[in-house]
Amino acid sequence: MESGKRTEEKREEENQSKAAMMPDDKPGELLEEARPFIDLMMHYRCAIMEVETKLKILDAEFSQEHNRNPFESIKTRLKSPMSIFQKLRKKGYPVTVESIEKYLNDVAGVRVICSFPDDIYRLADLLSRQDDIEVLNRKDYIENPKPNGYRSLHLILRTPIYLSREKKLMRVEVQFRTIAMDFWASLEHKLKYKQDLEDGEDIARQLRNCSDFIEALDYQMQGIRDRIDRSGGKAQQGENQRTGGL
Ligand code: 0O2
Repeated sequence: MESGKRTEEKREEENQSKAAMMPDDKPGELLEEARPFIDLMMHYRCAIMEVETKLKILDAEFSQEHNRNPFESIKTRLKSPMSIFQKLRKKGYPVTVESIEKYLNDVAGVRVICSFPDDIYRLADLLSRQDDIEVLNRKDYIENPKPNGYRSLHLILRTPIYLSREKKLMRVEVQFRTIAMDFWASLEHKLKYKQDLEDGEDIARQLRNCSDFIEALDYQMQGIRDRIDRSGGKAQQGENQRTGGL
C-alpha cells in the first residue's frame, strides 16, 4: 500500500515537471521545434554504436588469436546540450542544428582504454583502414604530448549510419589512451575546473612530472609483456618438440 502511494506521488511529481517543461497550450510546438536537434542526437548515438561495435569486433578477433584483449574498456558519451551550446558560443558560431553538424567534431565521443601503447596504434590503424571509415583528423598527443603533459591519440572519424530512409555520414571523435594516461587525464581534468587554487602552478608541475613517469611506466610494462610473450613462446616450442606437436 505504502509503495503504491509512493508510486502515485512520484507519477504526480513527474506530471508536474512535464507540465512545467511543456505548457499546456503549446506542447506540440515545443516538440516540433526541438525535433531536428533530438533527431541529430539520435544519429550521433547510432554513430557511437557503429564505432563501438567495430572496436568490439576487433577485440573479439584479437583475443581469439592472441589470448589477450587489446583494450581494457570503452567509454562512450554524447556531448550534453549545455556543452554543445557553450562550445558553439566559445568558437563564435551560431547556435543552430546546422552549426553542430558543420563545426563540432566531438558530439559523439568514444574513449578506448588500452593496457599498452602498441595496442593503441594497432587498434587505431585497423579502425582507420576499414573501408567505410574516413579519417578526417589525427592528433598524436602520445608522440607529441601537450605542454601540460596530456597524452592520448585522437582520431576524428566519419562513419556511415544506415537509417530506414537514408545513409548518413556522421563524425565521431575517438580517443585512445593507456590506463595510466586515462588516470592522469581524469586528475588533470579536475585542475581545469579549479582555477583559483593557491598552489596551482606547483600542482601543474607535479602533473607534468607524473606524465613523464607514466610514459616510462607504459613502455616498461610493454617491454615486460614482450619478454613474457617471448619466453612463453620458447617454452611452448620446447613442449611441442618434446611431444612431437601433439
Ligand atoms: P570534454 O568535456 O572532454 O569533451 P576541438 O575544439 O575539440 O575541435 P581541440 O580542443 O583542439 O579542438 O581538440 P583536442 O585537443 O583534440 O581535444 C579534444 C578533447 O581531448 C577534449 O575535449 C578533452 O576531452 C581531451 N583533452 C584535450 N586536451 C586535454 C588536456 O589537456 N587535459 C585533459 N584532461 N583532456 C584533454 P573538450 O571539448 O575540451 O572537453
